[in-house]
Amino acid sequence: MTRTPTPADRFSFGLWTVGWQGVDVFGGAVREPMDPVEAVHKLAELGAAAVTFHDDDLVPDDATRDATLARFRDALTETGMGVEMATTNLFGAAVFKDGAFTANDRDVRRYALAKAARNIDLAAELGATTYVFWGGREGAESGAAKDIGAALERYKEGMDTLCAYVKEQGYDLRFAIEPKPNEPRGDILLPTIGHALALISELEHSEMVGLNPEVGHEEMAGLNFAAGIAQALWHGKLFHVDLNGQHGPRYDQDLRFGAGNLRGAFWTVDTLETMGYDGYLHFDYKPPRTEDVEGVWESARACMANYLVLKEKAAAFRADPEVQEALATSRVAELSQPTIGAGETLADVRAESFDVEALAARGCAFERLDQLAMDHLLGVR
Ligand SMILES: [Mn+2]
Repeated sequence: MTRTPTPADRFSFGLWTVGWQGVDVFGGAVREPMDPVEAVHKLAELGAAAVTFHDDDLVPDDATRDATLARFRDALTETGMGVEMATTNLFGAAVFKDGAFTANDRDVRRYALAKAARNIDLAAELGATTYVFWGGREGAESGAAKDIGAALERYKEGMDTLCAYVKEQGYDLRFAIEPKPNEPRGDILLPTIGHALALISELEHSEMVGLNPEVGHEEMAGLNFAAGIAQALWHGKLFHVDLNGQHGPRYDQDLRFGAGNLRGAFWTVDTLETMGYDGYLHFDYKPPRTEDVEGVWESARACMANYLVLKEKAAAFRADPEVQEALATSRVAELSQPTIGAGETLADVRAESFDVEALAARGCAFERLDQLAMDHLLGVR
């Protein structure tokens, strides 16, 4: 079983993940700031292929911007690491307390667009092909505070404006919206994959906008992540993915991938590997505050190792002859057959006589199928 990643596995990490200092709602930093150059070198050594960043992770201030970028570019060249995705921090600063593209204050919205466009230039320059929008502050805590219809208009305006800018500049960049139900706002706009897909279909350049769903965000809403990304893939909209771990509907835990809902992680890997996802496997997690820097690297290593182990287990499950027989018994492939055959009409279906009692009596045998998956996951097959 191979647990050692190589760049061919296309694993990537946000600079803000391993660089998280542990500041949370109840406590301050527990770790020193991490130099992005150190993060690039260490992640390369661990076998990752790429890093991703928010403008404020990499270039927090203009005075040091050029020097930081020069060192960062050197680190990329020395290690062969790429930048595959970038995003704008439109949530941390006080100015974004009521959102960015959907802040009631029009001046804030204009500033947000300018900030995003500036970092889109940098993302394109560094070779990123995906640009993520996580609207963490786009939302409200109370009903009258936000006109939802107007907010969605402004969300659309923001995305349309930036899509047009990317096209104008000729950048090879696609946008990916990251849904989240709540936290830091009481309620966030575009709370789930489905809500975001619906907004995307209303955009001017919808072909260049897809999704960056995060495991924990969907599970915070009690949803099935594997089923969610399967639908995104069916729509051709899974442009990127944020892998991490979560224990059900509670605060956003951002555990390492594989922690929390392990069975969910198994089906997530199975879905990514069998439904043709070919993007980067991006980890967006937070090494717990209990860890020193060695623990940070241990958790990063574990994210990748857990993916590789689950990939091997999911492949073994699919290749198992008993599983194939169980899939046939459960008529799983039959679902790919159109309900109405070629040349048939609804009238033909209506003319058919059905033995409803016999149909109702047929078992689905899903329990056996699921237990086979569990046996593979538990390592007893
Ligand atoms: Mn999260």
